[in-house]
Amino acid sequence: MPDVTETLRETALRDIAEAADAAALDAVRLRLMSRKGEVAALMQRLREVPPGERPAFGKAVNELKRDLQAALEARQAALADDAPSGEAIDATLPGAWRRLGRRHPVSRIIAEVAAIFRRLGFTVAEGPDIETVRHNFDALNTPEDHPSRDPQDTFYLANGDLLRCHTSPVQVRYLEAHPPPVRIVAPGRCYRRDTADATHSANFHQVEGLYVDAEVSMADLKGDLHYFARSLMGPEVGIRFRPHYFPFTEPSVEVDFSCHVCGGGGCRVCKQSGWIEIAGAGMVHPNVLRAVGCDPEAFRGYAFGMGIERIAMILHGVEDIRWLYENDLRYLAQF
Ligand code: 2NL
Repeated sequence: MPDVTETLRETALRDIAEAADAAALDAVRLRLMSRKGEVAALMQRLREVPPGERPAFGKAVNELKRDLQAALEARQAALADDAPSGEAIDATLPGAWRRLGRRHPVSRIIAEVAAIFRRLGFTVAEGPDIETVRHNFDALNTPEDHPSRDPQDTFYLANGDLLRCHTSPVQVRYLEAHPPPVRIVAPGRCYRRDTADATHSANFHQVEGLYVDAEVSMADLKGDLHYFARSLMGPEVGIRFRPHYFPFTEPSVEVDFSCHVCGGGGCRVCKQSGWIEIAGAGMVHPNVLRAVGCDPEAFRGYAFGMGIERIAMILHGVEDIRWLYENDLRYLAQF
């Protein structure tokens, strides 16, 4: 009697596997599984089986029924996968276009400035945005009554700390931790209580540079900044120093680059002067060296600082600093 179930299993599984579409499979399902189907008919034959073998026979038919049900479901799923979904695919359509990201012009200029000074033996140093008054002002020889200390100009926290208004405190920290020779550039975000307009933002970026050693001179400063100017703007670019005042350097200068657009003849970019102000610089003030535990009789240094947004605006012809920060990709994607 068991071979009756096995015979049916064999033909049924073959018919299920050979059902070519959903309609054919439905016909096979009906034939096998319906109330008057072949499996039910087999169960009817339980009466013909000797009583002692009935439990085994019943079990065999139930197993067959379960296996056929599984085979029917598997075949149905396979046919559904193969069937066309009804959604036509047009292989001639252009592919989906993904907009490529790129670095922000401010980030790119920071990287470029760092790369140029790296070739002169400088390394990059970084420090915290929240600073102490000591690192941001006191150690930099800033007079008690200097306007930059005023809460009108600098953001103070409730505990007396502040948001750094330049990256000089990075260099103060570096000098405290490392004996000369020191050659570092310090790029980073700075904060000032400025009302935003075309050339001012309460958040902006600076790169400062510092070189301290036994023998460092104003000539080194001028040579290195000239190398920097040519690397950044082109081989024909020259520089000039104009006397200036910073509390942390003596002597102090402002640094102009000859106009990379007109070559110095005068144009709209340099406002007809032939020169563009790019940086401030000077020889590190002896009081600054003393404040970081460095003997001003044994060491001297030069330092400079420049605003990154300003350089981005000059190089790319950006007329309003806010355009750099509105994050309108239609604008930024051109750089
Ligand atoms: C500017 C001018 C300057 C410095 C920054 C500096 C740092 C130390 C010691 C002495 Cl630790 N000086 N930094 C010096 C001169 C000018 O920045 O116009 N920045 C946008």
